[in-house]
Amino acid sequence: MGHTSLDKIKALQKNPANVRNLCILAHVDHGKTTLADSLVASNGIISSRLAGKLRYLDSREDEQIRGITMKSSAISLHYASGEKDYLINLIDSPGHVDFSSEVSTAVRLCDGAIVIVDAVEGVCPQTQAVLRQAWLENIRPVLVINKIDRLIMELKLTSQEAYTHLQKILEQVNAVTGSLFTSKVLEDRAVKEERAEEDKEEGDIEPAECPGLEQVYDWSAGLEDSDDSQLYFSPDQGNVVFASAIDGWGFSIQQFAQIHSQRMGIRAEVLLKTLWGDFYLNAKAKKIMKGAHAKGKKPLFVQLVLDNIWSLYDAVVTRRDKEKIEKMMMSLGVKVMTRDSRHSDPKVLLSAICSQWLPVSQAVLFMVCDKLPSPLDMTSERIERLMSVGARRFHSLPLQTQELKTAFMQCSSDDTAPVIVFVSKMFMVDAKALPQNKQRPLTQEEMAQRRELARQRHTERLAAIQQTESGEGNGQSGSTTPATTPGGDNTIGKVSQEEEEKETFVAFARVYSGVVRRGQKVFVMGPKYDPAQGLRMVRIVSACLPPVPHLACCTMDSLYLLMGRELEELEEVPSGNVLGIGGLEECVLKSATLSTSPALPPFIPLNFEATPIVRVAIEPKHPSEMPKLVRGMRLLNQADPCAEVLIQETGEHVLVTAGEVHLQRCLDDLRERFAKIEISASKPIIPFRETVIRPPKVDMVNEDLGKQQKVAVIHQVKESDTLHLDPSGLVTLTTPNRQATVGVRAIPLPEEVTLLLEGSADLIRTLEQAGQAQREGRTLDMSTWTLDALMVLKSRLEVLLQGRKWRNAVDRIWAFGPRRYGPNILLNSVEGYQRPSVWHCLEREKGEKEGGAKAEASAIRDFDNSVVSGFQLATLSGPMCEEPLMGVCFSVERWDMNFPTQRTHLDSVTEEDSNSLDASVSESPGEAAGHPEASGKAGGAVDCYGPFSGQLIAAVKEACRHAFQAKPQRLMAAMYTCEIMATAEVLGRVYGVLGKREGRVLQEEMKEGTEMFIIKAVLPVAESFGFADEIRKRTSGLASPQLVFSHWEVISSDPSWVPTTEEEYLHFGVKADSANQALKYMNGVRRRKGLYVEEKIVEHGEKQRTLSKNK
Ligand SMILES: Nc1nc2c(ncn2[C@@H]2O[C@H](COP(=O)(O)OP(=O)(O)OP(=O)(O)O)[C@@H](O)[C@H]2O)c(=O)[nH]1
Ligand SMILES: [Mg+2]
Repeated sequence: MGHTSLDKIKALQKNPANVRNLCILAHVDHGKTTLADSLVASNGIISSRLAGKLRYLDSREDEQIRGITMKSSAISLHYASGEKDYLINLIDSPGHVDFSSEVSTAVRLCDGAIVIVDAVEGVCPQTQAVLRQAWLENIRPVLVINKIDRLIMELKLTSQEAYTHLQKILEQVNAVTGSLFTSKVLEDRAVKEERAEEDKEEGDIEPAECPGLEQVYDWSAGLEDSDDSQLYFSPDQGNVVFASAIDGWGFSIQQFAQIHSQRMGIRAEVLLKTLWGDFYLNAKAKKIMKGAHAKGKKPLFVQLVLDNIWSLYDAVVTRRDKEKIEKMMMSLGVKVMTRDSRHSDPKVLLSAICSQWLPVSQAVLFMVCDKLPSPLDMTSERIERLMSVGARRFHSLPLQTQELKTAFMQCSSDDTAPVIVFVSKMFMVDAKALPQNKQRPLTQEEMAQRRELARQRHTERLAAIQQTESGEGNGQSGSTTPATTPGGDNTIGKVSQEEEEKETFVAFARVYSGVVRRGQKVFVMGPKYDPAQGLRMVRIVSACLPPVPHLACCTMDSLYLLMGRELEELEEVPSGNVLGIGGLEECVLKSATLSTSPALPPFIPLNFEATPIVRVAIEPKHPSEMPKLVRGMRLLNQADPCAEVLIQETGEHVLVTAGEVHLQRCLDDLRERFAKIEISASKPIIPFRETVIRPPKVDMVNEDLGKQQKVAVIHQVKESDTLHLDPSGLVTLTTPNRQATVGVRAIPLPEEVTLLLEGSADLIRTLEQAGQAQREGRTLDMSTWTLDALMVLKSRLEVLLQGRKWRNAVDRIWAFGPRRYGPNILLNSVEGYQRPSVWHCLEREKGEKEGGAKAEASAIRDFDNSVVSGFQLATLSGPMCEEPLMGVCFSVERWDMNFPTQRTHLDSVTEEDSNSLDASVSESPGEAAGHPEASGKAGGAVDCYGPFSGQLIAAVKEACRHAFQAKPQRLMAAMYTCEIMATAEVLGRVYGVLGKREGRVLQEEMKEGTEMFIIKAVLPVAESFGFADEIRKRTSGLASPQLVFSHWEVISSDPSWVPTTEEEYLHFGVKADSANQALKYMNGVRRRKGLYVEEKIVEHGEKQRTLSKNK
């Protein structure tokens, strides 16, 4: 097929029924880009001889060098199937975990996905991840089992063994889908139930209006009822293709059913049903029978399909049997060029034959057009999900917003249809590569015009020269002309050069409704935009918007067709297509929702699988280039969906990335594209957490400790006149002005509680927001689902916090921290102090009770907040190395407010002020502390300690820190999990590397049907740098791990430990620095942060001498 013209594509875009938006998803190296090459080659964009070798969509240099894809890129292809012409917007995505955010950006824009599985490696961690992502976005997948040639050439399986192997892979993939489906059904059921309950409460909806209702009451049969036949991959459903992308062949069983039905005279439908499965051909009776396995017969799939391929490989690659090849080519009706058949590499001939016999692009494109939905088939479920951002339910959105659902469903390109566009990422393009700046061949007319222009200019110049030479008198005017012209030319030259060097952002987007035109103005909905608010204030798009929060307006300067490495300029793009938009960089950071209707809510945020964890501090080589670096980092932040850029309190510019490979790419990008300066990056900053544990019972040499440890710990805290320490660990601290005293105790939280809190961060944030809203007198509309989840969280906490120490603890929770949602708890154990619990808003929402506590709460709110703030500060950076705390409960056991009786300088001091107040009984303490100005005015002249609330914050913070130090403290390290696939020969080396880096092997198993071992291990992030490289080097590239952040783990050694007993001296030596990993980490962090490090710089002073050999 020839190169498809731009006009053809434009025409195809107008017919959404024949548009397919899809992405290719798989584990790293399973062959996505190679397959994409074959598809691209089918459109004549690259030569089919180069397909698989070029990796056309890996356009970056480092992608080509490393051989992995790092970004998702799109290309539009044309495919003609019978009468119908299809437009396929194909997006290739990366498989490496570090770039999984790019997968999210791709998946959002698609309706379907090609999931590729390597026939040898089978289902890998990323395969599961991408299947889950496809699932979460509600897009339909089809399967390609790739690299079947490896079964023949590498594993040397027979066709029968290969069949069993393929069956297993299919089972594995379906098992993943099955588990996703089950969880979905259960979730759906919960949602339906909830809705039914609400409807019942409202009582105004008749059952007839709600067709799902009957199902709700009969939901015990939910799983069986739900139709899942479409869901699973099965060759007879036509949603599986078997392929070898590198050799250019691929087939679905339809093709073979057709071929053989003609040859054997069996109906194609029958063959289709029986080609995959336990069927065999009874040659005598010319019948297809069941039970091949039991009778020891060859299954049809082996006999009719695999055997053909096996014998082709055998003839062409293994035996290179010229005669047999000729014969086979004859029977297949294939002709190859002589240069192919004479080529020294048999693979060339093989792919020449295969790409004619079973072209992979045909099989895949046919399946895609046949099985994947068009933009018109968008399900209402998916639309509702896209539109219900945060805790809001679709049904609670304004009516006008709900009506937009029809616009999605119709996917109409009428002028009246509202324009709806989603931008999933911004990517940078060289201005030179933009179509409007590209040089194109001139047409005849243009050439003639230019010639004419040049001639004119020439004559003018001649005339000017003549004039200057002839007329001395009017030399003034004559001399100015030549002087100005070159100057003018120069500036123009400079500007255009700058223009050329400039890079612009192009938005990677899709139109869901309406027609996007160049120069059109649209609203940009920020993630927090509320359509209800917007609808009240604006009607149409205009440049001067009234100030609606989170709503902006922008112009789409240019529209592009994405063609892999190239962009083509477009005037308009109809609904249902993927496109690039220029000119949005000012108003879109990473992703955005655009529309002409203010009723549209922002789409739900993309869900990213990877958490950015690797952070480095960056500085320019030459300090004067700082502004360039800052600009560069801003651009990087915009161009990468996952990278985070921030300035730390210390003033460092920090880049946070998902992993080592991602980091490397970001640094390269900064150097070469965004900042264009020399930069130096620090060693990765490894995050730690600080925690306290229960006093250990044994010491470092496993001897019973008894009481001595406690004493040792407590002596770390130095007492002073304002600070007192109780042997049980209670720290009492008085503010410098002696008006308040707090007593705090640190208690380690049970591990499960910490985990639960960490996992529920979002929920706790919602709770906090609701509490905040309530204090401000607003209400937050939370869905029943969120409320239920919060109730579950509460009851789970209650179950986990058992024992005398934790009696009523859940109700006494004062706050979570740091940042108000972290995994630490502030507990109210002050006797007699009643405050509304954090769960208070839950009870109100449920309408159960609204205690009289509210009035009191508002009166003491200001004090209350200071305590919480102090706690937040204390948990944000701990005393060991100023890292955040984790899993610590601070129980406030004493809180006295005590105002001086004599303040002689003030006659205005009222009676109440001079009373000694307990917070719980105080009537108006707010006046003293809540209004610093007021108290400042009154006592400002003398109160050298500043506003009181500040002192209270500092006191609580200090008390928490001291309380923390009064307990055995430990560091927590971030851990990666990694899965390594390795053969038996290199297994030992893999273990070696893991051991050296403090890794722990969790599991080791053999992959069925192969000689591969799968090792699951955890590894501290601190030890992970260079791990992948080292493994690859030590195993000569046979094993390559992928690291994913998994959890935090307490490092068992105590950083402040020094040997004290005889045995310990014997065991660890006097310095004991070899064993103490935690101390090493802690000092590393402290040194980086410029904190005091207790270390001897010179250990053994020796006289300096010359170390030459002869002396
Ligand atoms: N034997 C064999 N090798 C293949 C096949 N398809 C791809 N490969 C090889 O597998 C390697 C990875 O291929 P890619 O297409 O880059 O894989 P990818 O899935 O795009 O990888 P990422 O983008 O990094 O996730 C390359 O060396 C290919 O030559 C195949 O069908 N058979
Ligand atoms: Mg790739």
